[in-house]
Amino acid sequence: MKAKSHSLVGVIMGSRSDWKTMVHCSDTLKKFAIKHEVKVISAHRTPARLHKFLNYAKKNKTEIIIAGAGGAAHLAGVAASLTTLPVLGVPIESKLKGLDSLLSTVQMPSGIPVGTLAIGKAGATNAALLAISILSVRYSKIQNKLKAYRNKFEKKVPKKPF
Ligand code: RP5
Repeated sequence: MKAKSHSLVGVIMGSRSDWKTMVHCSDTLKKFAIKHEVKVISAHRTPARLHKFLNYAKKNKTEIIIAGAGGAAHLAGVAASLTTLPVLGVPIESKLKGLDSLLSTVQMPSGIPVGTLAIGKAGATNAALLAISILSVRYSKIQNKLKAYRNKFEKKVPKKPF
């Protein structure tokens, strides 16, 4: 199937302060030419904005939501409760080194899943790569790009540690 011209991924984050982490998610999606929307949306500061965005995302045929939040990080969980789209959560590094964000994002009670990535930059990058991997099941062009990326990635690993 051909990759679509509308946004396939919605990238949301609880605060502008999360952008320095989530930019790595957006940059990775850009490297694969994946159209995506980027928005500041907070589960507790702007709940109406969250509802509106998820309704819009569904209508606009967005396929995956990536949510980054820090502290009492409920954004991914609340987003997942409001949509049947897959939601990937990025715990933002916080005053507690992101452990609070990680636990609030990953510890979803059974029934509403959030696919939680690592804390910080690695998680933001991997959320994009996981979204790309999910999309590659349907879009052969994306799958080819992912295979090429993995090939290159493997070649970058040195054979010796010194
Ligand atoms: C969360 O609170 C945000 O996701 C952010 O990581 C954290 C701090 O937000 P600011 O006080 O920097 O706006 O909702």
